[in-house]
Amino acid sequence: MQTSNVSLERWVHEVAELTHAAGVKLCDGSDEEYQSMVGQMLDSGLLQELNDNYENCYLHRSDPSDVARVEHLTFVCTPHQHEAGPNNNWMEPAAAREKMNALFAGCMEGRTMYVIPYCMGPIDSPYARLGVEITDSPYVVANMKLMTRMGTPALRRIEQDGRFVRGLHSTGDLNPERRFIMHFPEEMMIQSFGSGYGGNALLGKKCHALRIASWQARDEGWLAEHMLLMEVESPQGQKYYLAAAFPSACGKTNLAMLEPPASQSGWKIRTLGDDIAWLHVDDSGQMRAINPEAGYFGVVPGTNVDTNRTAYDMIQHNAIYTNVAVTAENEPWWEDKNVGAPAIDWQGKPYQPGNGPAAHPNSRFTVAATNNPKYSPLAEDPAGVPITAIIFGGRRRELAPLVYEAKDWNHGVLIGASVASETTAAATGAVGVVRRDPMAMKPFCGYNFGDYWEHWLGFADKFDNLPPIYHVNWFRRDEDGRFLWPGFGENLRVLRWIIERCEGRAHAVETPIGALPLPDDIDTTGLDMQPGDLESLLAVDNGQWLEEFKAIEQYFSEFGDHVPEGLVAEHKKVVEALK
Ligand code: OXD
Ligand code: MN
Repeated sequence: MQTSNVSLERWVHEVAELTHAAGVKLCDGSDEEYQSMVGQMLDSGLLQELNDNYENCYLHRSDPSDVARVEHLTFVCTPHQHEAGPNNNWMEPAAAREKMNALFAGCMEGRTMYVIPYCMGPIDSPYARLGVEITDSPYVVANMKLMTRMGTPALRRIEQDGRFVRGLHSTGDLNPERRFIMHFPEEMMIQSFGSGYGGNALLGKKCHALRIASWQARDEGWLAEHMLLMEVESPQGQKYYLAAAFPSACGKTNLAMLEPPASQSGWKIRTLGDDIAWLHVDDSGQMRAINPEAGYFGVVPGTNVDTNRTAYDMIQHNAIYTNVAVTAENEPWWEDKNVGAPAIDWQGKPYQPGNGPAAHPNSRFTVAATNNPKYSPLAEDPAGVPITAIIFGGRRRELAPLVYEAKDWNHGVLIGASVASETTAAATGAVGVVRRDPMAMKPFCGYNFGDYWEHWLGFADKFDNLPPIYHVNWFRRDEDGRFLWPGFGENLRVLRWIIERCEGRAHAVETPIGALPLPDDIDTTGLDMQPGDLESLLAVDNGQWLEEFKAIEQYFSEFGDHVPEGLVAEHKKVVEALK
């Protein structure tokens, strides 16, 4: 191992001794290295080639018991349980270390240990943070190459800065009984054993850029959030930057790559990020954001030319597919692709409709952000982009209107803290159950939510010109289950109202839950909507909301005296107004 960082060198040595790795390879992040990882995985059967129409695309089938994030096996290990809070599974750090040491002991016998230095954020950004992942999985190395800035430049910056997050990962024997994803935020350390899948194994993403980073962000005065970042350019050439938090598999990637429909000609969208944003307030008081990632690990099913043309095209070359089906022509296939037919399902078995979906509902693509023709060059700007507005949202068939605006920052924090959404296949467990998912961070906040809300509220004491906050819901349905809003590209109509509000031009009516447009304030020309749909989408029923606020109060009470007084006061104000 060639590095001038002594503590990195020592740690690599210790891990090699503990795991009995057969060899150590320091990754340089080069294209040659990526190709050699791919070649090795093709030889061993970990990857499979796809039809030449999909140039440099490969299929990986994960173990059928290892297909999603495992929230019940994910822990935050702090000296006191209240620091992790009821939103996290907790384990005492010494006990967790002992458990993990036992699992890692000898686990890389006969395997190569890869050392991946990486940088989350543009390599020369003061907002970027560093990490090193040690793993025995070549699949992880290849995915990290596509999704992060990894290799020699990151190592050089680690050698300059000194501080980095240590992530240790082994796929182990993939036994779910021996699977744990442990976070030690005080030590800036992650240990993950027994899974080779996505957020469990690619430690730069959820483990570092959200769980550890949210902790670090509280200490350092910034925010690490589960948010997409997009640029919206008006026909007049004015540019706006939106940061939007939605739970997993609720359309962040689609929104970040939105294709303006013909009716919205002249508008342009560029993607900065589709999953994570780090928000800082600069010296002039402007909130700015960077995307710490450099690639996408997106949900495949549902991607087609109508829902996300950009992603559909972007994954036809230089992509890794995980757990999709294949056609008789060996092209990747997934539900709602709308082209071709499955021959082999995601488990590698001949496709039979009775066996469930052909592609796993949480099947994924991995591509570098540079595959995206809409990728904004500003995503590489070390200073990030100035945020125009923050948006929260969830997947709710009832209650939450199409869009509403917070009265001020603190009310916006209440709106974020109250987000609820139907669960999706992104995590193991039941799908379609409404659960509280504050700021879309339920699986990702590395400390007590009560303290996290306090941290959010604290911004209003420190800064004057914070961006306005909105809530949207694209997923409302009528009694027959029909979606009331067309969604996808048409969501630009709602973003336009938000932007016009930020500019002080659009109309709104005040209600107890926030300011809403009247039906006439949203442009619906040319949309195939039924009479009354928009009215339903923008209705606020005080009685139903009082019930909702009872549920929110009940939820907050789980956090005991960690719930900030400011949040309780905001809640009370809305309840009084609803009465
Ligand atoms: C993701 C997730 O993979 O949120 O982004 O699950
Ligand atoms: Mn996500």
